[in-house]
Amino acid sequence: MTRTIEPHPALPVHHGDPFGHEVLEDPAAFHGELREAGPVVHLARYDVYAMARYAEVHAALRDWQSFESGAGVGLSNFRTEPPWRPPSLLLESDPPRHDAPRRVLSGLLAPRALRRLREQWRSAAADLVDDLLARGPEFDAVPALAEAFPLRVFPDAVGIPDEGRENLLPYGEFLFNAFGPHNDLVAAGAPRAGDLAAWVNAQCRREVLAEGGFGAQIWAAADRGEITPDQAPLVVRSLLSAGVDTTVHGLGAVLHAVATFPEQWRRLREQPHLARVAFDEAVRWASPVQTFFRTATTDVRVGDAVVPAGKKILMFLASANRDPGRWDDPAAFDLSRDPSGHVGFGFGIHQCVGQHVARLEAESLLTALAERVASIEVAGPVVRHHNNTMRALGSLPLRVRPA
Ligand code: HEM
Ligand code: OVM
Repeated sequence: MTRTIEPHPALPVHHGDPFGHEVLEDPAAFHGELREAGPVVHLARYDVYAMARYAEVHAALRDWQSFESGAGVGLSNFRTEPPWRPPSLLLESDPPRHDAPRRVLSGLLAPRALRRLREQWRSAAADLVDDLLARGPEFDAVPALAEAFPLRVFPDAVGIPDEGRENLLPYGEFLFNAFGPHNDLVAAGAPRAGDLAAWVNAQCRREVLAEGGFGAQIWAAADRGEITPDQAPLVVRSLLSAGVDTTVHGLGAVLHAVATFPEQWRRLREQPHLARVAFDEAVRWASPVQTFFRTATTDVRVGDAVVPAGKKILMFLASANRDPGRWDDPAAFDLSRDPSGHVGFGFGIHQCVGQHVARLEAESLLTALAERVASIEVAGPVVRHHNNTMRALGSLPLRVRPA
């Protein structure tokens, strides 16, 4: 009897495309296949590795020594291909370079530092919801709430001027597409990318940033020597890069969730202190940031397989957040579960430094809605918006019954 010897018996292979439109429309089946295949899987189409189970994703995100970010957290390897923009000092760097910028942002965006924004953001949310309800019970929640609220509060908090703010969402949209392969989504955004990046970079200069905002505080940290003056604009750029689209899609996710699970909306109205749990559960349920890559610094053993040094590994945050080995009934949006431990904000040294900002936005908006809206239902077709990294809605038609 003859037998073929598999070169890597411990390494399952998948031939699918995580960035194809079919998967972007509804990734659940693809994620299930990857989790079933094994603890690490080779994605033949891109010659990269993939982790989709909670245990491995969680462990790899903690192990920054074996899985680096400095070669980029997209498909492109910065050691062999020039990055499309200067690398982020936060997202795309490793210790020790990562430490000082991280410390500065952690301080600025810590819960106690955000307390001064709370009243302001609550009343901005109340105004937005009042104006919206005055216009009638039906609206598209994507532009009317998910986009409108972050755009009303966040750029002011950073301290950028009004002019050109319409560039923020398209910049983020391109940036998050650019973590994926050079597919049609990247090609469609490429013509504008240079102008968008030039505008964003111009907003990071000291002269344009309003006193008291996060931007000015980053420059003040440079004055104190906590970061160098040439690092300051790149740290401001991280806020403008990561701070807008993510919250738009996070708010879109929680609105979609409460409209799809009406008993959870009733519960939130009875117990408004559940607003933050609702948001974190929605981040687990939808994973607005679906994936990020790492790069193996040495040959790394995962289970019985080896990820070779220099290879990219795609971390499926979204799949880990719905791994039935970790979560009971993972597809249910359920305010009685404890969503903490989800990896929707990442984990370890790169775990989202803006998560308290995102939670404060969500708490403000959900509280304003809970006080004013008795019921929320989906009133038309929910349309997905495809992005290589983000799970996004193009349209979320809602009908509400005022309280
Ligand atoms: C990092 C998701 C909101 C700024 C991350 C990471 C994830 C994430 C998954 C980890 C990346 C990695 O491990 O490679 C989200 C989600 C958000 C959100 C789902 C909203 C629902 C924000 C906001 C800001 C922000 C509002 C800014 C105010 C950052 C920055 C990093 C980061 C600067 C890099 C941190 C580092 O590498 O040390 N975010 N984010 N994010 N996030 Fe967020
Ligand atoms: C950054 C950055 C950009 C995009 C995403 C992100 C989710 C960070 O420039 O630091 O975190």
